[in-house]
Amino acid sequence: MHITRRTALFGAVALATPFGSAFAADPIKIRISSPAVESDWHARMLTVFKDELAKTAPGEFDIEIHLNATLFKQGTEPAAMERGNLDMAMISAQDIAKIVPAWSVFTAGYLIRDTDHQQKVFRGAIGQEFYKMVSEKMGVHILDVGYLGTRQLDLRGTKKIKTPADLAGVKLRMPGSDAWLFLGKALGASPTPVAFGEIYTALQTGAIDGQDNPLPTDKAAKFYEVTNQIVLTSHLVDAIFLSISEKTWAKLSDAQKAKVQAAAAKAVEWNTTNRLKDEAELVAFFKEKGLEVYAPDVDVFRSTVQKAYLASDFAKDWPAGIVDRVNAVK
Ligand code: KDO
Repeated sequence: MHITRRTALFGAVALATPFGSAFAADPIKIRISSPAVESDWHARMLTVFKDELAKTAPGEFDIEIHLNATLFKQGTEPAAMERGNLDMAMISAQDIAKIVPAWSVFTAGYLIRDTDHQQKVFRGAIGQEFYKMVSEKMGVHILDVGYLGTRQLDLRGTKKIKTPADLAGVKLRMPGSDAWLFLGKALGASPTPVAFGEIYTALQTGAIDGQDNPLPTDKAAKFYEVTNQIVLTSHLVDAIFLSISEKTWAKLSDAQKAKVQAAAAKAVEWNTTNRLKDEAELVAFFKEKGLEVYAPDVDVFRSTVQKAYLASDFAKDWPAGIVDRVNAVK
């Protein structure tokens, strides 16, 4: 064939198109930040998310997982996602409530009954309404709800705790936000703000008398090494919301969005299954480590905490009828 300038150019375009679109596109970088420790289930579920995307969308994403709050401090992730400085995080209702006060309803102790209730509330109509607020007011798209576990008290000392009155004067570490601190107060304790990464040392030195977290986290972060008892108050069926910055979300094609959404569902499912199994087995583990593990008068804790929330300033920001609607989800 006689090669003219025109055929040469045509050849170049014909070659450039398939290679340019299908092979040369840079993978989309997704940086995820969390304060979680490496062996905890919600930290590990991020690898499940990454591995799933490597299978369903090979070469399309470059997922970077940053644990132990090395990239962003605990609680600063939502603002970083809003600005587009961070792509993904697992955020709490307490983080969200700082910006969207209606969300404080989900920081209330003894509202969500169990994992099944949590999933039905957030994957149903209530979740849709509340996720929309987060998208509109925070520039964050919630992919799915994850079960962080049921929070229990983990204390130094041997004083038996039966009711909230027994917690008077106990310096209970809580994460540093109003909603968290209120939970500590509602339980009857003196709440003290400490970042997750500093709990171990604060317990060790006696700067705090205790902390609350789900049992799998107490194990993963080794809090049992520096505490003497676990009181099974089950005061908060806690959630983390696997989320992506709206700025990052907007960069994805519809097909990529579907793959990210499916990978998120797979990851949270994996987390929930493992965490529930662990929670059922861990009492024996802590007893073996020499801790006292016992149930207090949970009915008294429940009624005291529920009353405190209903009478709180937080409740003024709750949409009318929301508590009844949440309770009605079966
Ligand atoms: C904590 O600081 O106690 C907490 O459990 C709060 C959660 O919202 C979440 O931030 C969690 O820490 C971290 O992921 C560390 O496990």
